Amino acid sequence: MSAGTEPGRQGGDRSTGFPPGQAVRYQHKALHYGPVPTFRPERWNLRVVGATEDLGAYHWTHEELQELPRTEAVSDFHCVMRFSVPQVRWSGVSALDLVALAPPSPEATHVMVWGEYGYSANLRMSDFLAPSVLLATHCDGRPLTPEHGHPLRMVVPHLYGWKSVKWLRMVEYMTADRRGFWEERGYHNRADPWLEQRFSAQEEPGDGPAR
Ligand SMILES: Nc1nc2c(c(=O)[nH]1)N[C@H]1C(S)=C(S)[C@@H](COP(=O)(O)O)O[C@H]1N2
Ligand SMILES: [Mo]
Repeated sequence: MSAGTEPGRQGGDRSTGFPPGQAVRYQHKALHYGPVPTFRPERWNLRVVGATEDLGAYHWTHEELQELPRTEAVSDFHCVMRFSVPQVRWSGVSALDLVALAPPSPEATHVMVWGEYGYSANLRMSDFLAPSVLLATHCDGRPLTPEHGHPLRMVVPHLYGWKSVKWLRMVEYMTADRRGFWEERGYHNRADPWLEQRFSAQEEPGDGPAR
């Protein structure tokens, strides 16, 4: 299967192409490590912690999350397992809007994004603040299904899918880089699919903290 021979899902633009070593998959099948958590609205919150400007922590209940500004963005989704899902329409809160509500300290250079059960992924602040990065509540016009991260997930379309943390609960601003769940287990610290940054053995100085 190649990007050039299949009809675009939802009229996706095939002329843009896909990163090297990726096959197109039109069915967006869920993929993750471990069980799907049970959503308990009364206990759920989203937190921003770490190197904030005023050193305080922020939190939003599920109800309060619904009041935040909303953004929609269409992007291709690239999994390191060599498939890409074209033209996924996500909506939710943009990372830029979140950071405006919870300003980081000028020293914050990276973020750790935390899901339920301690899953995590690290990002450069500049990658977190890319305009297409969302804290998504909806996919293709419908609320996220449990398997795809309900009630909230990251979408970081310009990096491999493991950075798009499902069942998002916490964003930690960091003043130095630190490896997340897969980055500690042999995956690349930065994860740019256009550079095929799949494995930590490919890292060059500046790509990540010493291992
Ligand atoms: N909490 C959590 N988020 C996760 C994962 C996981 O194991 N746990 N897997 C990641 C990987 S490897 C991919 S490719 C995407 C898959 O998203 P999808 O199931 O919506 O396709 O979720 C990412 N987010
Ligand atoms: Mo993945």
